[in-house]
Amino acid sequence: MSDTQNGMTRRGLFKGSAGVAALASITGGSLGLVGAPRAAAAAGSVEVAPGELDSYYGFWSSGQSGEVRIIGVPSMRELMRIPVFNRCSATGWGSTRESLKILTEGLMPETKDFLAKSGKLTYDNGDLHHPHMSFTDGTYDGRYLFANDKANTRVARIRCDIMKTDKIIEIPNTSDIHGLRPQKYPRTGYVFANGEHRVPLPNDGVVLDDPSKYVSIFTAIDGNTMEIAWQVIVDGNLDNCDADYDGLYAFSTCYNSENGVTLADMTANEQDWVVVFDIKAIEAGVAAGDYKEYNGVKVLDGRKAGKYTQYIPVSNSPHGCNMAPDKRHLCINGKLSPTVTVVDVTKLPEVFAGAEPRSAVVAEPQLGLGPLHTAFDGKGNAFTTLFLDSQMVKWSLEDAVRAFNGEDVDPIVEKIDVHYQPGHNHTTMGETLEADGKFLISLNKFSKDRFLNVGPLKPENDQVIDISGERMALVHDGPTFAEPHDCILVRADKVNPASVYDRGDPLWEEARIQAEKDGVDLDWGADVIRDGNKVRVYMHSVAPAFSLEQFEVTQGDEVTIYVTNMDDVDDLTHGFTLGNHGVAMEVGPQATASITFTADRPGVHWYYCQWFCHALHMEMRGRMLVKPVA
Ligand code: RUQ
Ligand code: CUA
Repeated sequence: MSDTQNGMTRRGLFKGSAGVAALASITGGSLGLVGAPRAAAAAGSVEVAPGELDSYYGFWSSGQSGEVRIIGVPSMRELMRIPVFNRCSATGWGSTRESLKILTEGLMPETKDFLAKSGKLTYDNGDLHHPHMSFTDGTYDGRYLFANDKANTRVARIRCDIMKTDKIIEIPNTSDIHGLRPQKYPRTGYVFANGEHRVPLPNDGVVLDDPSKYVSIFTAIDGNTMEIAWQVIVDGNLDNCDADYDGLYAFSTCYNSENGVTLADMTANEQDWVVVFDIKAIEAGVAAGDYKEYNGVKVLDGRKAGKYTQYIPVSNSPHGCNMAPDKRHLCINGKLSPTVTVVDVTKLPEVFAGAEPRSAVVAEPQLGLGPLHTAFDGKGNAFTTLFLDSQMVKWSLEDAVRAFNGEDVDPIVEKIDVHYQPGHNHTTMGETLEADGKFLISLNKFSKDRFLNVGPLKPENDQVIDISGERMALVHDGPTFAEPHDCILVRADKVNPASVYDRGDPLWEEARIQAEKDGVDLDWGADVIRDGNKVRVYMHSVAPAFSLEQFEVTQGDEVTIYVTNMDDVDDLTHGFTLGNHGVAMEVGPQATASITFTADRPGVHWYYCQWFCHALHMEMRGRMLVKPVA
């Protein structure tokens, strides 16, 4: 269905008194199946009064913005941004020593060499698609978030106790990490990551324009050490992935079974597949030495169906891969086909024992045009985004299985319009055994006319749908900046971040070691240590003052500033900004942050606290005096 009909927009239709009747005619369905007119009646359910807290943490990806955002659900208030693959002007992410360590230590040596040729220490951009929390026993455990960088083939980990990124690794042998999911049982454990684009192995220039020699690689990362456990070569392009609730299998959708490089090649076949990975068999293969090592990683060959992998044919170009919390049904979203293919994971042992792969398919309902992702309410219902139809469809898993067995039932419960072109969707706790069926988010790729016009680049539109009742009710529009691909909705009691750092936190381990060597008290220091042309300046902050009101260096000195915030109070963050040096950083309560630069501008330069902290915040400042070389 198009968003405009006869030159009229949907907004125009709603404004007119005949709006409801006209809408029924353009949706072509019965009016009872159109959700929008009910929205007003249910609108109270997302209202969170001033001072009241949301009931869910939403962790939002931001695509090419490269960060993770924390959104309160259902109010959709943006609560925080966590810099990950991007740079952040407020926190100094990408310029402090602590963040640069995280942004550089996981890069491969050849990547560092390559970046150094452009004068860079690390990448400036990232494309963060899929944030997921660590699991214990099939539900979120509040320890970590993991996220992929499709642009530069990396995976990051965020510590949920402080909501900061603490590890970023580059994944060798593969290209453009896309799908990412943690192991759900017994514990994360593995973080599974799909290499989307096929490249030669090794990709060293020996093989160039010979796509028959390209491969796609599935990676298992140990989420506790952030080291790569193993990789498996597969056939086709890996897209999205998920894991079961028994710790036995992981799954990836594959498009391009043709192994093509042009659009026409890639969509030529009628069918593609979902790859099933047998985790225990792969671990046994690693133990038995059935691998080749590339870039220090153990790589198994799973290109032919066998003990490591099975290939279940599904229609051409599947996309989302979503395991239902009934522990049984895996939903493969058709994208180019109007269907979702439902695999019963309890039948997979038979497939690995030689049964026909399609024998594990137990349903394949026709839902509408462009099914991309499916979410669950824990009550037997599935919710699938229809990209082309701009709709959300609610359907019954059980009825879909019955219909597949020839019974005369329609699995579709209801469809509502969303605005517009939804990609991912997510339900509250929906990818865990504690799925509670309260809210559903539709991450719409286009907002078009839903908000005030802000120019040619429009925000995306994240809509909230109340799914607690019999019928879906669209209750909120939430504009967001580029580009929320995915989100997870975590019950608030699962996450318990600290309000003040622990002075023993490993984040500033290097500063602690350096201070010890320099004989300086990192906590209460007010010292300038000269070490040739290296100068280390230690100061602490207690509102509204830095412990050093001035320090002097010589032009050309390499200066490192260590600031420790000794305020021990909730919400008392200081900052350190040095004028005309591109130097700025956040210093949280009881944290240390540091930054290095060359003092090459003779003269007086003020530094100031850029985080509003006190009535005398403006006075919280000092001077760096740079003596010219004669
Ligand atoms: S993918 S719109 Cu990057 Cu998650 Cu499906
Ligand atoms: Cu310290 Cu503002």
